[in-house]
Amino acid sequence: MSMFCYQCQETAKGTGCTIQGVCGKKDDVANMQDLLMFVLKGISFYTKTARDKGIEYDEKINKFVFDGLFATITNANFSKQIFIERVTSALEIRNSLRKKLEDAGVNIEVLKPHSSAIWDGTPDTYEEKAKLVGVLATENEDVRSLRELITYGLKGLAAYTEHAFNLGYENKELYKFMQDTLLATTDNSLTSDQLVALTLQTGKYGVEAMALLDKANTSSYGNPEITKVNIGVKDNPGILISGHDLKDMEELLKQTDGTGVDVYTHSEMLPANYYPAFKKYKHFVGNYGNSWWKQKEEFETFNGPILFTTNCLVPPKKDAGYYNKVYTTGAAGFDGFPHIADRVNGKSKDFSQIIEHAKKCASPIEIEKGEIIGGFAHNQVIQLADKVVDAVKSGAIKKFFVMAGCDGRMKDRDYYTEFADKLPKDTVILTAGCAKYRYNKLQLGDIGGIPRVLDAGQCNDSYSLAVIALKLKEVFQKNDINELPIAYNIAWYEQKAVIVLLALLYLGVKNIHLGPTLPAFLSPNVAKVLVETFGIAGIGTVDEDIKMFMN
Ligand code: FSO
Ligand code: SF4
Repeated sequence: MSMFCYQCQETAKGTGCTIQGVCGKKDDVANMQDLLMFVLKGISFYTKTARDKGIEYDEKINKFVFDGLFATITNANFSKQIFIERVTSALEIRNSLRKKLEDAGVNIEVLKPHSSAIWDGTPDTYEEKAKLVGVLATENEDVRSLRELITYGLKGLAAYTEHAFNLGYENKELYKFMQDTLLATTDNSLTSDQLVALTLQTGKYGVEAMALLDKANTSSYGNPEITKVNIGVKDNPGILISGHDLKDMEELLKQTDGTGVDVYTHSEMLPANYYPAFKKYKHFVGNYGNSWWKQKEEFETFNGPILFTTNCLVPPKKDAGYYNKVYTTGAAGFDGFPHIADRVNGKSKDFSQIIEHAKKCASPIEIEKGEIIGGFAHNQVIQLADKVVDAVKSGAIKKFFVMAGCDGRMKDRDYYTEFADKLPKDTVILTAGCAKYRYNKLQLGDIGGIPRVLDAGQCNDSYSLAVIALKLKEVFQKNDINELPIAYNIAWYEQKAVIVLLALLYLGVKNIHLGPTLPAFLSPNVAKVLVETFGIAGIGTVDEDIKMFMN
């Protein structure tokens, strides 16, 4: 075994990647990510101590911690170099924080610091150390399972926190929680019950992070509105932007305006089309292609350069036609690919290199024609509330199905297309995240003008689905969210889906079905707790599941 990672749904053999990641992550990168996670725990020891003692520390450290967590998420960053540099910076930050505390008279030894707060090394020792501090360093499989469940929730939380931060929105409680909880994953005195409680707490902060990001997005760009998104192409050369970062989207649209270069979204950037502030740009053509895992074919025919603002990046083969056209920014990274630097002193990122590159490229080849509809985030749906409530009261809508989450490569995910297709015509699908690509191009029709697939937006906009559910609870005067005619059949892939799941559990949602497979990081005992306490279940066959849900 040269690495161990089981944080995503596609993990090898459903148990763990041990030689190289199914996602394309090499063992050295996986190990360097483990080491970074370890040193982030060390930093968290000192930030917690500083807070406990009322000693102020540089705010940049908070950002460094959530950026680091985000970078280790599945499919975001494959650059060994970037992780080596981050570990080195992490050690410097941690050591200077320790010195600051010692200078203030704090006796560190008395506080019995975890080894992540003490270990020191140089880049030539990183690999050796990394192998000792990964997931398997926790021997008890139930403790390991709960620690990792919490950790993956924190990674998702960090991603949403970062997007909000980029738009100037912060909640310092989130930073404190992330750091205190990272540190708690090193605490051998915590019981399983305490770790379960911490898991739900993580969900609570997940709700807060998604609410913050919702506020950041809607305050900056307006409320998403019902939009028909063009999926065809125009004649100009284009840039394809993927990932989730709307600040990058804004700056790219501004900088491409008037240059003769068009902008298209791919995968999780599709919901950018729903925001009033972006719709005004004439050169913002629409969405090209499908979800992240189709990138190998779709980037070939796009012809122009591609900008990754976050995951999900699939490492391209050297002979891929688009190999020299991929750019990363923010948490995304890939060795050898140009990385567009972060904003400095409030100035915009500089996208001129990718824009000049696009000018030399052919225009995209059309792979589809037509439109898809979306923009059903909470504000828009609440405007339609009367119509929706009437449809429920009259029996025109029998049930809602929350089918948010992720898409992925596994053949088993055909289940979701078939499930959407076979659902009775008096049901409505509420979706968010890249899971939608499994059914958003089916002609599922509408119910009295309400489309049968209501797309709220990105995976973080699952928050909108929770707001909608809470609104329905109020309108129908129910005491419990689970009394509503809403079923949850969620597809997961990576750690943002983990924080969405924990957020739903925290909100009291029961009987969530999760597929296409249950997480490998749930030990049998932890899975049992989730089944018994929350009614979590996997998926079966489409026909049986529809029958079960409709009853
Ligand atoms: Fe998908 Fe990837 Fe948005 Fe994830 S593109 S899989 S849960 O990164 O974050 O839905
Ligand atoms: Fe394997 Fe998923 Fe980890 Fe990649 S992120 S190494 S596919 S478990």
